[in-house]
Amino acid sequence: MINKNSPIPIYYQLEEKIKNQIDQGDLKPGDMLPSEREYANTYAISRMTVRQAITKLVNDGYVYRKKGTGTFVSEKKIEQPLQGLTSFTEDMKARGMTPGNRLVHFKVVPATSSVANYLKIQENDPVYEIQRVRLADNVPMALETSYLPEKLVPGVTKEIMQSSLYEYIEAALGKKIKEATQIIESSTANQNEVELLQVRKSSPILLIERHTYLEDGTPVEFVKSAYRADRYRFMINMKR
Ligand code: 16G
Repeated sequence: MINKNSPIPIYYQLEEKIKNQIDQGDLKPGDMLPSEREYANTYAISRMTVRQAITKLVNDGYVYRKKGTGTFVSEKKIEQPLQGLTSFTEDMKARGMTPGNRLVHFKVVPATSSVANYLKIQENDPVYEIQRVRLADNVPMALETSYLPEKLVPGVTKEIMQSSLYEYIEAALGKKIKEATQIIESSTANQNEVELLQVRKSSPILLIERHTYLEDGTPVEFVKSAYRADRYRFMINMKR
């Protein structure tokens, strides 16, 4: 029930209630949400409050609006653990999903000063600049832009980038990937991401920057990824 005497805002209580119904499976992907009027009547709250709750759920990617039709429950988000350094291909396979790639851009370019700085190479040293849309069961999940030093990772081809980069580095080149630092921040989809990820304008995005190192500490990749926040959430277990 909605508690009007609680210090917790009413819109937030409703938002949590709907989120809970989605989590419990009472509302399933594709289901249409009751109308604003119905929610307002059921809980004796204003339509404006209902709209506020639903807008928040839209912005967080749990539901989406279809013009002139209604509001619908989104597909369940993939819950990605943050422990363990894995590749997209490994993550998808572990879930029983089929990984796929759409190569958008593949070039060897001179490193800019910032890329050189991240990869600890000289400015203008050749680096691969690779952009891929990562797909899970044919659905675009993320747009990934990677930079790798050509000297350290020789022989990368478009064909290799259609499958697993980590597998190439480890199995074909025999180099061991050891660790990575990852930064996650929120954003909204820009025009390029709207087109390549097939999302609506201003959809929520999680920007992830990964710096990855080989066993001897050499930086092997610098990656910027835009993950669909309507399809992804990240999970970590913490011990104390
Ligand atoms: C993940 C990594 C990316 C890495 C890729 C390799 C994140 C945010 N990024 O997508 O840095 O390049 O895996 O995947 O997790 P692959 O071996 O399937 O090509």
